[in-house]
Amino acid sequence: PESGEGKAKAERMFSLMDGFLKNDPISLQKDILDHVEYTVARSRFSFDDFEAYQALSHSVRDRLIERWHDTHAYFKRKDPKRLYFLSLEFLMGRSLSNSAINLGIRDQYADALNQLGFEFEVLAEQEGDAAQGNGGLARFSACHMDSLATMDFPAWGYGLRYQYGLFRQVILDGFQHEQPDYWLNFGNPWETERIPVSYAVKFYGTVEEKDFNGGKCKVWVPGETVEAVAYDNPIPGYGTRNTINLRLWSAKPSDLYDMESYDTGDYINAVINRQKAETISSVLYPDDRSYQGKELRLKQQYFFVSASVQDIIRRFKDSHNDFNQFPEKVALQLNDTHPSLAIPEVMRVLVDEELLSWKQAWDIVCKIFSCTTHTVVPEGLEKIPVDLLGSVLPRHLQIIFDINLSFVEELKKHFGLDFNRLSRMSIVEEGAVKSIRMANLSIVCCHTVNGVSRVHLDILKTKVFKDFYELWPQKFHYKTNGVTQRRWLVVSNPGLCGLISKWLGTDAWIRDMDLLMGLRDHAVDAELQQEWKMVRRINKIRLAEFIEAMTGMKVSPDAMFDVQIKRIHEYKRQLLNILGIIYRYDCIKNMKESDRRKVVPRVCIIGGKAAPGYKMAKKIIKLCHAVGETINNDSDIGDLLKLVFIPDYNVSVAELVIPGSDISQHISTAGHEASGTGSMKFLMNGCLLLATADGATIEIIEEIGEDNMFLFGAKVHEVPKLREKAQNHGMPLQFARALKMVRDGYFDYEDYFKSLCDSIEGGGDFYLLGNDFASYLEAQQAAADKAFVDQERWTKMSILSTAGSGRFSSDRTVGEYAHQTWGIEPCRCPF
Ligand code: B1H
Repeated sequence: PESGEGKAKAERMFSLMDGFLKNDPISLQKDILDHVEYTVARSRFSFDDFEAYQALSHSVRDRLIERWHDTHAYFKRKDPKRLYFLSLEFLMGRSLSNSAINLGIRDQYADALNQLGFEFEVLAEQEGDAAQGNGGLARFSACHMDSLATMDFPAWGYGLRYQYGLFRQVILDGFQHEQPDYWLNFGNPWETERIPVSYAVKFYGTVEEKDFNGGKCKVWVPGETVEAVAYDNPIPGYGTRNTINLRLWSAKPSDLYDMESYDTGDYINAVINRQKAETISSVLYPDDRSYQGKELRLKQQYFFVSASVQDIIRRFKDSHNDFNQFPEKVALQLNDTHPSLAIPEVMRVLVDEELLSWKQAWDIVCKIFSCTTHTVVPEGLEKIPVDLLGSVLPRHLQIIFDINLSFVEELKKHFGLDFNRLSRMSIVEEGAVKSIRMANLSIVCCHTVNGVSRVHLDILKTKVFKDFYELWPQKFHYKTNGVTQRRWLVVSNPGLCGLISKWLGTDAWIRDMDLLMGLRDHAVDAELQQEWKMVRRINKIRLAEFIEAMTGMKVSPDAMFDVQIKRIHEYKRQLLNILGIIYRYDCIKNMKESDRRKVVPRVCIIGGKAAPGYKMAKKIIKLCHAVGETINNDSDIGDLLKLVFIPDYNVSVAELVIPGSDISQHISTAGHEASGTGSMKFLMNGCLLLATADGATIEIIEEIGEDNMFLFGAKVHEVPKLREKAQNHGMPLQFARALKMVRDGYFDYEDYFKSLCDSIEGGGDFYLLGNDFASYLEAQQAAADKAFVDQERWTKMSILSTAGSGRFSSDRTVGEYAHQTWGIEPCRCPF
């Protein structure tokens, strides 16, 4: 406040505050102990590691809150254009180390804890993962939040607060079982419940037409109302005071309606029914890349979108009264089509509630929305049956039909009466099940549609959205994905970070990854090579210990660690990897003793979850275990080859595995991985890539050069022809031999693996495993094995990988979005 009573009160508060929280060792220790006593309610004379973790987190959280308040007060004062990032999934992982590092006080905490007899790292291990998402798409959201905060952008994230995150994978006898992830069991110190920030979200019911001001207006009379309550998660930037917000919505029964009951049973049932409202935010759908026309999923999408839109409009109206200014103050980013109901929702609020004309509202909508698409195949596009949408959101269906009506008129003007084209492009798909095509809705209403890599944009232009590209070429762009170096290097690989900063003479690369290029000058320096190898070896030993703890298997850090960790998918070709391992096993088995001595020992590490209903993916997991069982127990093989499956792959497992890997596999059939972001994390950590030219890998090749990685396989443009050929030609010999071992029951479970073999043999090799097998083996043996023997060359390649990884920072991606798509500027909180 500038003057008056408000100012006097603020001054008094400020003098009572005694400044911001202090970060000297004594203040930190006192703070932690206070939280043990008052927040965790344990005696400060007796508490265990988990309680210490809780107290520590609360102490860090206090500091986050201070900055969070300052940032938002500053945003409010400056009133810049804000970005709202809407995503149904955020895969945040753990928060403690990341927050402490971004706040710049990790080492102070570590010292303070030491004096209390605790180790920061040990306490950090107590935290569970926040797994509110499936894979790449959800990690994309998380990395973007970190970059948005670090780069001082005035941004908010919005999503859903699932009570059950992504299932935990348990392996029993080699088979995947799913366990619900009730992650809030032990409390979540990183979130703050905001009871006053809650909105009513409506479902079902009917739309009535009422007279209004001499005209007509639509009134939606809902059949069900659910309350959305905000949970705020502060996201601190690195090297800045800015701390932005990730607001996740949780569903609660609404208080809006009285109940009338006639007996106790009635009353009890009514209360239980109300309680069902909470199911909306109860569970994350575990299928990545396949949509299901399910009512609960639709309700989840609308629920979080409606609450977010209400929140955004309320914030706008707090300081503005003219909706014409809305596009100057608001940009809405849709992460894939999952939040695309935001489009008809904004239309509905503007027209039905704010009483703007349709044209006025439409002009606004066309200026504020942009989206990212992560899809590569038309079958992956989301569709909602019209009957379902009409029942759950009757008013939105009308709005979508109205949008489509004008769109089809525009199409006719542009292309004439080309009915095939009209039916392909229409937002409404006719057919056995009449449906709404969410991608078409998004493209029609968004000013910009972004792909996630350069080749992905090509695929969008020439295949998936070809018709739309012909109509609106200017709408289509790409921003190659990136990942945040704060989590994927600074948090997960402190050893390498120290080394990088030492050799660059600065740690400024943590905010400016292009500086890593400076390492190129030292790639053959013997001293750096020595230190680099040392750090990498320590990380390998740590990984070996983890493997032993998880699986009971001992592996030697002298072997090459060869890693493939990602969701299990046929197109990602874990099967190609396993068949390659079978082939290698067979070769070693048939070798003379003298030749065995020349074999480069390998530990093959595979990890990843299969969607619960994805049968083929589950068979691949079982095959991996069956093959591992045979190889690992074969005394002829010994340490020359091991196959390990790491169960329950998640963000914190990735943080441990990636820094300890020598080589990592990104071997999707060309044209199937929209981007791929795992490869970027490995690259930053100096791990060599064994990859196909797909997704972002194509751009990685340009940055680090073909010589510094192991490339193989068909190119994107060759795939269609090769597919035809695969149908008419037999399999290459080596491949047929490896596959036959599976088919003939060499690894047992003959019947169970039959369909896996059938999916490849007999002309059905859709993902071209047979075609790429020979060049895959060549890359593994002639290239990778050979390079590994020459450790000097290997280390140089490793240093050059890290040195060339700068472009794949999400800071670069977010900068491009801000500048080219959102039109937002940094707004840096002073202090
Ligand atoms: C990606 C998804 C996805 N693409 C539907 N599509 C989902 C689709 O729950 N669902 O319904 C969930 C996820 N995820 C991935 O996005 C791509 O496969 C990767 O290539 C890409 O790197 C990543 C981030 O852009």
